[in-house]
Amino acid sequence: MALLTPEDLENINRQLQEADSTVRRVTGLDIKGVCKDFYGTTPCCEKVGIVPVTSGNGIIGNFSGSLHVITEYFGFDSFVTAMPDVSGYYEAVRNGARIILMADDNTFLAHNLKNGKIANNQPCTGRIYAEIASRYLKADSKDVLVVGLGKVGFPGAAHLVNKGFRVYGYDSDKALLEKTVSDLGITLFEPENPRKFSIIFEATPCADTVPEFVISENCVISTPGIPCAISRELQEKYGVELVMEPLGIGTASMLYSVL
Ligand code: NAI
Ligand code: PYL
Ligand code: MG
Repeated sequence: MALLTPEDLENINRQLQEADSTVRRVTGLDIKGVCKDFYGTTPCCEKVGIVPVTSGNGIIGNFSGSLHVITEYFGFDSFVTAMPDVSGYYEAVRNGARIILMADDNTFLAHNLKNGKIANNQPCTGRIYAEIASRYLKADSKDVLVVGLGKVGFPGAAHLVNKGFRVYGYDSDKALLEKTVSDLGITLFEPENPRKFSIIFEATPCADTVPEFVISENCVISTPGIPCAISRELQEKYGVELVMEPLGIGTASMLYSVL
């Protein structure tokens, strides 16, 4: 998994507010509204315990603090434990946490201790970014380009297929691309046969993965992938609606999914 850096998470509250404005323009709903509609749940001030985890590459500066800001932004009552790891988990439960949020280098989970539901960040992120893209009010067709079909991109692509979209898939890993095309019954996007899309969902850890020849005027690019899939220059040239935020939208999706 590509790990976040403290710099990615700077000013998370401002990043969330900007993402919320874009999601509102794109879908007519804010992030809460999309999550509520998608999962059919609403937070009711559930207490969330955020447990820092030191294993692997260790604590990421701003990670737990950002989760605190994000959970409060979405209407949860949250706290970060003083202790990390097992002691932090114990502390969270003893202090009344109903939902635990914790991440090591491979898994970021939300676990609702009351109803037993558990969520993983990667599929939850893929589905919510795909869901936002699928709701684009100015889309000119049901064609969607998905770039990156890994642990975030695959569940997003599968979600779009289930919603009846015509999905064109692309991944730089040819074997994975061919398997995914066959497993999901989607169309393999061939850069040799260029075409433009008004809806693009991107989930790769690389920059500049969406080439200019697929971008239509005022398209939406919904992308959890870090760094950004397009340059600011291309974004401005085509008036792209860019839904991109490093942690909050995916975390909201996890939390609403375990209510
Ligand atoms: P992954 O490694 O499972 O999948 C990435 C896929 O992108 C791979 O299949 C790879 O072959 C493909 N890829 C790489 N370069 C490419 C290129 N130039 N063109 C087309 N395909 C390319 O990674 P995962 O877990 O799916 O994460 C994807 C990105 O999403 C990472 O940057 C990760 O940090 C980010 N992420 C962001 C979240 C958020 O809330 N914003 C949450 C979770 C992940
Ligand atoms: C959840 C993010 C989205 C993208 N990459 C994922 C990542 O950075 N995972 C690692 C999270 C580690 C957190 C660290 C801490 O501060 O508690 N163990
Ligand atoms: Mg996110």
